[in-house]
Amino acid sequence: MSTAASHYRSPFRQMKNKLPSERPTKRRKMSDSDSSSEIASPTPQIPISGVVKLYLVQAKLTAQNISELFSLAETHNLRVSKSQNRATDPEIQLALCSNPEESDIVVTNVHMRQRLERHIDWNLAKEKAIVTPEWLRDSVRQRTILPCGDYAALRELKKTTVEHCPDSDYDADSDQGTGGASPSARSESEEHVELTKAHYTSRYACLRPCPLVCPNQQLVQQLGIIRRSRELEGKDVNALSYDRTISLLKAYPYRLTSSKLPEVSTLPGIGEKMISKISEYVKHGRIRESETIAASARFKSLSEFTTIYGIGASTARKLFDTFGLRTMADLEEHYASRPASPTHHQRGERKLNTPAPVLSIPAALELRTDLDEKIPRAEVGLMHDIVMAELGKLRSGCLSTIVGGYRRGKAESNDVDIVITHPTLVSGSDQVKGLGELLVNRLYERGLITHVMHLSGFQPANALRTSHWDTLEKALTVFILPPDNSRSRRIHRRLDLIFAAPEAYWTAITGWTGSKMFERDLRLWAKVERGLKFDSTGITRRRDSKPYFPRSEKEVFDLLGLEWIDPTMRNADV
Ligand code: 8GT
Ligand code: MN
Repeated sequence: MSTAASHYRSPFRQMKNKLPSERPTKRRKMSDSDSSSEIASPTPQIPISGVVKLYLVQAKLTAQNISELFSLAETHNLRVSKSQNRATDPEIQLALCSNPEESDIVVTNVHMRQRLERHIDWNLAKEKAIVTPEWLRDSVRQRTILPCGDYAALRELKKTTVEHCPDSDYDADSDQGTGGASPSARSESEEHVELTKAHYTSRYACLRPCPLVCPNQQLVQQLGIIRRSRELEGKDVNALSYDRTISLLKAYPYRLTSSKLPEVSTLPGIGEKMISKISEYVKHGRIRESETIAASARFKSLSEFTTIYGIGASTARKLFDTFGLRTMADLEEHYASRPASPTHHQRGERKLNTPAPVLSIPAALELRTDLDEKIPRAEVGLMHDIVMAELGKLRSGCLSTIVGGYRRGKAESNDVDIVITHPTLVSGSDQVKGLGELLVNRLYERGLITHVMHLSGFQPANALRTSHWDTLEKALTVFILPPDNSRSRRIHRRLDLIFAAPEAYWTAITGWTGSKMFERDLRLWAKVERGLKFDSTGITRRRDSKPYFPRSEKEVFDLLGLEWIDPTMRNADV
């Protein structure tokens, strides 16, 4: 009951084909000044040129082991083994995935076929490298993708594990790239280098692969503070220009040094102001404005206020400016003294067809310690399984995919987003809405949903279209895991359920996977470059409204004329 049906092409292999290792001797051409200062540069330029996706079988691992392995996989890049020039070899990013089918390597503590088959189909297992957790620990320690065969988790899968280990794929490539200096090999390599360049310098975020953590992540985070401050102050246009710069930097594959500044300043849409902030960072390792903002009382209060569900930037400013509130205690006092007012989700909409209470601001304040807490991946998976088990009791044969940041590989999420369909749902009928209401009411009756903030297809428009509202049926809720003796505390979590007819399932998945800027540029690209309208409900041709019904996410990309970008490389926001 998950994404097993999804289109899949290994991102590792795909990126290997499209973005092969960039050798120092065959570096992309640059302006004279650029390349000469590059030679003097003390730091090697290390391109991130591939992703190796890991699937972790959680059985037979302690919670501590699971979180250790997750964090190893989330925070480290590796090089390829046995390569000729370690210092400048491309880095391979590790990424976790939620579906064994999508993985390159399966990490497991299970050593018996029978036991493994409970988690992974045997035929699929034979197509993967199946290794023990030691492989990950040692690889991270040595910063190298170690030969998987030495760490095969099951004896009978050793041969296939050796065959499918990404280390040998890369070696084959590097032999061809560095050893054979034939003219055809060189031109092919240069072509690929051009392609790499074409990717990160592209105007649209949906053409630029963006890892979760980029080589210039600290810079991106500092710019993110300024972006957030602009947003909190209602300067949305300015915030958007920070969004654009951030998404370009997220795709930039090299660590930024002063020699790189001329190139960065030619990236599309990076203005002089941004360049001066970036230069300041490169020179001093910090941006003064970011520091001033982060330390300011106003920024702290506004940021804190807007963490409360139902309080947006303009309400936060009003609370600060008009009512003089500064702290959470002030906020609590303020809302305790006034009757609960309906949230904007209720106003002007049809009444929620559910007995679950709406999350008012005072209720959100009460739950704030829970809702502020990030959700680890394992719990996201558990929440999904519980929701789908309840849905299964109402209607068998539903399909679902966890989308949002989880699908992009985030180790911890702020909320859980799940897209749901059933093969027999008829679009445009009341069936989709009916299924949503049925599930939400069931979860509420079971005590699994405590609040429903929204349950319908209507959303107000957003002028800048940084976030796009579609008409899919969705339930924005607060979820709580069932009581369990092994859990000391049950934490309220934000859960969004999105219901789609089968025709809209794959566009809903693409539309809700994010990140925000990736989605924004996907819609822009579709409109400007392809004459199509893309949103989570589907793809239509603009001139005659002809609808298209993609049957996989790959088809969504194909229809839009886009090269496939794996979800873990759609992290175009901070
Ligand atoms: P997080 O939950 O860990 O903070 O990270 P996230 O999962 O990336 O953020 P999110 O706020 O949960 O949003 C997930 C994706 O869904 C984003 O790309 C966002 O643009 C998109 N999204 C909404 N609301 C809506 C909506 O009403 N319609 C569509 N199509 N997409 C939406 O957040
Ligand atoms: Mn989310």
